Amino acid sequence: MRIDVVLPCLNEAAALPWVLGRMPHGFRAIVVDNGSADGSAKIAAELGATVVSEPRTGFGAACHAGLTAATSDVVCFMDADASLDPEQLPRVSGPVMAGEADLVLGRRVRAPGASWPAHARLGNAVLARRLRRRTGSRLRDLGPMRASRRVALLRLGIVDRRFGYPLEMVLRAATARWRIAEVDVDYLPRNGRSKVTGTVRGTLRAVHDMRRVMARQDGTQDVST
Ligand SMILES: Nc1nc2c(ncn2[C@@H]2O[C@H](COP(=O)(O)OP(=O)(O)O)[C@@H](O)[C@H]2O)c(=O)[nH]1
Ligand SMILES: [Mg+2]
Repeated sequence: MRIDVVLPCLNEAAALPWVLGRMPHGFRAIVVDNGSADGSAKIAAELGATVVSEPRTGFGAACHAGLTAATSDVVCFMDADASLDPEQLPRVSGPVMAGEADLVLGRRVRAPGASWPAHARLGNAVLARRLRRRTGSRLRDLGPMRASRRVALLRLGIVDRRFGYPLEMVLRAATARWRIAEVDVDYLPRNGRSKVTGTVRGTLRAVHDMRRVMARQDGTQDVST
């Protein structure tokens, strides 16, 4: 049985050969390009990946386009920057395949040399604590390597198309009473420059988008209670 892996990709030409070369047997890479200027789409296609070109900019737009293009029962998500090892994908897909969890997140454990800026780590920890309080889950990281069932994910109806997408996924999953689990994955030194938490602009945008998602979900909960 095949598992599709959605890889949002913006200028990751340097990382793609390693990432795509380490896809385990049975996992199909779907690289979602957003107009990369470094030939990422071409390289991904040459390396045998399925390439989706999403004209709408935004991290969430890319994730959503990949999810829409996927056809497998279980789908995974991960960064295309070589900060996560595709060989560890079975760790997140396993509990979903086994019917033990509905959404599995890889908790990033920093490997030597990996850059994880203090502000990003702190923001992530604060966010994870809020998430634990809100959802009753035991999540310690809002990690980007994930697995879930495709149709169920589509039915969650995630609306954010920017950096709020990963957070909204967890919030909606919790509201739908999904079993959310966490497994450890290695967090490696990324290849190339960060677009999100490694830059001031990216971080501010991520914080802005996530606050919006939190507020919207708060509103949703107020209506339902
Ligand atoms: N298609 C697409 N991919 C994006 C966009 N922003 C970031 N990415 C990709 O999403 C992943 C996460 O971004 P990254 O720069 O690694 O963020 P960080 O992990 O916070 O440093 C990487 O694979 C990026 O190439 C975007 O707007 N569109
Ligand atoms: Mg990254």
